Amino acid sequence: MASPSKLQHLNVEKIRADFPVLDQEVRPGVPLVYLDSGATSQKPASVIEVMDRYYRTQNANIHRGVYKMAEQSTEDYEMARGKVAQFIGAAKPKEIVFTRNATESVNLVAYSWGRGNLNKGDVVVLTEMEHHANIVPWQMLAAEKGIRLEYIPVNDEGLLDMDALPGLLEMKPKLVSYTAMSNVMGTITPIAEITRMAKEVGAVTLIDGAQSVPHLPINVTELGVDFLVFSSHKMLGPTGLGVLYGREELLEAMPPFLGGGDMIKRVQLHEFSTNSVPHKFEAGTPAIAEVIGLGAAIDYLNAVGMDAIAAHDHELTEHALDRLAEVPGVWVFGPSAEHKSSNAAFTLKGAHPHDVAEILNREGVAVRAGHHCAMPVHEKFGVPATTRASFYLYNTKAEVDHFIEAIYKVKEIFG
Ligand code: C6P
Repeated sequence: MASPSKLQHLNVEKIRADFPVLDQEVRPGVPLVYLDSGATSQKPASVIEVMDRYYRTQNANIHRGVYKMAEQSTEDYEMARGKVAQFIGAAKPKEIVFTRNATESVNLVAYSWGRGNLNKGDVVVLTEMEHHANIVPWQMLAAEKGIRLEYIPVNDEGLLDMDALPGLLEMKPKLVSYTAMSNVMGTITPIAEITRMAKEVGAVTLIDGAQSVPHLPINVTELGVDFLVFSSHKMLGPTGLGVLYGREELLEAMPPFLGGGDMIKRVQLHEFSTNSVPHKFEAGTPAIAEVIGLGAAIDYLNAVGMDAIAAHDHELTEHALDRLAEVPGVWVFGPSAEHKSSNAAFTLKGAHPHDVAEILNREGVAVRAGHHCAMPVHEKFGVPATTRASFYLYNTKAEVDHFIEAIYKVKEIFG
């Protein structure tokens, strides 16, 4: 069990005071215990306020107007792009493309890079623990172009079977696309090793960082990864905004994804020329307030410190796993604590995962139940659904303990 002293990496009580939504009761006397940050994180007041201030004092479209508010909005939007670049260690702000979410970022790569570079028979390597967002776009491309999808297997422990990777790489895949952290099991995958091995055979690499970027520091330049996708809403930022990091050289060579305003340099009746990177991929009016909100979220994460957040989230996960192991009939999905963080999916003998979540809800505990948009990995373990608790910087050890007490109540009900 994690020692209480180690859990003092963060001043969680101070952090909690920054998140207005956490200070509520789901019914009189029953405080909210929010354990669903894997689905979406809560937002600190600084993010809410910056977006409120934007709409109250400055709302104007960007890259268009020459008046003061428009210039300020453009400056703030581009400044936030710089913050994102710095946060993930990108070499230049222009390597950051704003999309609607991580899902759209993968689709952008599949549609633009994939359509241009993949042909019949080409191999794309994924993993069996991917979220549907990193499976379905490639299946759609496979149907269109005849590419072959191969998967790094997940072993019985819930880890990637790295012994299978050399064999898959012998097929000379054009792309290796993999999650850095399972949204179900919390498994942390060896991204440095996979990226290095994939690059040795000349494959382009894409990391799905939707779950990892909020919890673990990353440096894309040091890793040498080609693409990284993630969502603002899981890292304290607003919904409706995703990020695609792409190495400049690749983005430059890729055709646009969507056509329209802002992504062009010149339009004539029968042809157009494209704007420079990253604007080439940001057609139409973007999510301006949301981008500025994400900038504030990154300021918040940086002020707390990503190393401290990573340590806190890991220790809370470890504590949850220790406590879950005490509960008879609970089966926790995936590897032991040393290989995972932030997400703990489980089943309880004799109770359907949705019923577990519903009874936990009565105790104030918000968790997610279902297949978590990762059906293949559930199928692999022969379960259609799990209940998932996920942890973030504002969660406490006491909340984890309350969650465990609530599971005992579920057990009482289901005998
Ligand atoms: N997982 C969960 O509860 P979007 O929805 O586009 O912001 O993120 C998609 C996505 C991609 N990859 C991984 C690893 C993810 O976990 C998610 C989103 C949420 O697990 C919603 S299904």
